[in-house]
Amino acid sequence: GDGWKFTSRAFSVNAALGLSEEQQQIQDVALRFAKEEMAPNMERWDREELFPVETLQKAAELGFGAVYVPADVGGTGLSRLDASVIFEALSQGCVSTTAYLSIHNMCVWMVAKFGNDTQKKDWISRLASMKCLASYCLTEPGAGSDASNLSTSARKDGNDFILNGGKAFISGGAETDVNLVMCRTGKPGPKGISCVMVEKGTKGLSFGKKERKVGWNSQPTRALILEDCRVPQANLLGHEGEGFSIAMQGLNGGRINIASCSLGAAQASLDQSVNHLKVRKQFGVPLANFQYLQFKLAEMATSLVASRLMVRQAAGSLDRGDASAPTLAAMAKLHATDACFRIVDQALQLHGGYGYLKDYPVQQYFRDIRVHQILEGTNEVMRMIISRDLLQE
Ligand code: FAD
Ligand code: 2MC
Repeated sequence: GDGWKFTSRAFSVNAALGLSEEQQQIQDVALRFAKEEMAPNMERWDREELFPVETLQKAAELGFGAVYVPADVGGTGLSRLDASVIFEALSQGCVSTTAYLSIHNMCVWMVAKFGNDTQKKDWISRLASMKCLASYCLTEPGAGSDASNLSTSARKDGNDFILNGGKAFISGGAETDVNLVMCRTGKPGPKGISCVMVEKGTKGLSFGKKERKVGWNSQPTRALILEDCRVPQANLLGHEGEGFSIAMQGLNGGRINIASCSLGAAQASLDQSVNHLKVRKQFGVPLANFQYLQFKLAEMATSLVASRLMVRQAAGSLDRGDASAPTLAAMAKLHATDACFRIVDQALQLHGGYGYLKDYPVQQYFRDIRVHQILEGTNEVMRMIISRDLLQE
């Protein structure tokens, strides 16, 4: 139906605004993929809770499996800004699937950035093609926002680590091939944490039940359990004690990517609202004739453009390696995931009762992006990061 009209006619809110020719081409490829391969399945993947691995592998053929991993290491060699453009475009076709893709991309980048030659040779090409999938394992039942307080332990034994503990809420859990597990190899606090790669099938690695969720239903979420799980010390990513820093550096990009997924949902919802207001008649005229609703659209569009500017500025600062990048990423994540959720909520309202029906995609965008205000650092944690930067001595 006309619900899947992707690009608004108004260039002011068009996501191509300000992009180079080359970036617009990449964006077109992503939009086409979203429209042809994802959007027609988005409702079914949600309803049937299907993890569309084949579609992810198709996306990887376009270079979306390792977007910002340098080309000489086996990635696509694009920038963080390019990645934001891609994830925004893809999420119009399915937020949940794109959000998993973004987590996978974060993990591949971590392996490419901090892995040794053997690890890169072993993993990058398989991950870039998405023949192998990755999970990021930081959160624990007792350590969510207070991540550096984690207690999963890795004790040395000969040439191995023996891991014990548990992770909560692992995206892709049990259905991915490698888990990047943040664990304690030393003293309490952030400096005692290391990052260890735990492969699927390792003895002592198991998973909890598939969590039942409000959204993000096209990807599984499970607890990860480690019971005397023996892993070669060769699976240590980076150096001992570097794990928290590696995890946080991954998340600087992750937060921009998650915010980008919210932008896509807001853009699609706005476009669908414009269409709906033009078509739907009440009181003898199209809804679009009512100034109250016109002004709602104007506010939604303005909020979307403001959010996109912040996300792209943060992506650019990460590309340049600015010291302000982590704070700008936190600001972008805080602002964009809150603002886009409001936009999608307003879009649902503009659809009236139809907005509440699963026949229309707005409610799925609404359910899918709600969690972006919670994960990859809650928006309260984002405020903590921003205020610490402001108040630092
Ligand atoms: P808590 O830390 O218990 O927070 C509860 C509330 O208190 C929040 O509102 C929080 O902001 C607030 N709060 C906490 N401390 C403070 C404070 N000092 N000041 C003010 N407010 C505070 N994690 C992974 O590692 N890998 C994944 O792949 C992953 N995927 C996820 C997928 C889903 C669908 C979900 C829901 C979560 C996922 N997570 C994942 C976990 C996610 O990162 C955590 O849920 C999140 O970081 C919050 O931790 P928590 O749930 O323990 O909440
Ligand atoms: N970028 C780079 N380095 C960072 C960083 C960042 N964003 N955040 C912290 N660090 C460094 C920091 O500089 C410090 O290093 P040094 O001592 O060398 O200066 C070290 O890490 C410890 O930092 P803090 O002293 O700030 O540590 P603290 O324990 O106070 O925690 C906080 C900081 C609350 C910001 C951090 O615990 C946090 O981000 N919590 C949220 C956890 C989170 O985001 N979880 C998401 C899980 S993944 C997910 O949800 C998915 C869906 C995949």
